[in-house]
Order: sequence, then C-alpha cells, then structure tokens
Amino acid sequence: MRMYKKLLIVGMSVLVLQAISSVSKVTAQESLFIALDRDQDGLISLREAAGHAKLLENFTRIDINEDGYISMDEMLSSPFLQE
Ligand SMILES: [Ca+2]
Repeated sequence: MRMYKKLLIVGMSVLVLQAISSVSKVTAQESLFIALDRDQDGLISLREAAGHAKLLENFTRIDINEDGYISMDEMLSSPFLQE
C-alpha cells in the first residue's frame, strides 16, 4: 500500500513537470514571436523572420495558409521551432 502511494506521488510529479515544461515552451515561442514582430502588427513577415535562422529556414512550412506572414497561431502550432 505504501509502495502504491509512492508510485502515485511520482506519477503525479511527472505529470506536473510535463505540464510546466509544455507551458514554458509556449511562452518561449510567444516571446520569440513578440521579439520578431518589430512593427507589432501581429504577423511576422519574411523580412522580420530574417532575424531568426531557424524560422527563416522553415518560413514557408510554418506559413500554413501561405499568405506570406506567420501568425501567432501558426507559430505556436509549428513543430519546426520546438527545441
Ligand atoms: Ca509584423
């Protein structure tokens, strides 16, 4: 019974840590977006993306709707920027 409790606590700690790390990942991408969006229009143009090699490299793949700009949603759903 004590063993079961220990396992439960370990399992819950893992879940909490995973939740925290996934939140901080989003925050990192959000702050990257804000930093790159120099004119603060809520979109990252190709010119603004030039400040970030990995973003520039994957620009056309991240730009899901192919409008030539990366929105916050496209940025957050992109698998290409995850470390
Ligand atoms: Ca912009």
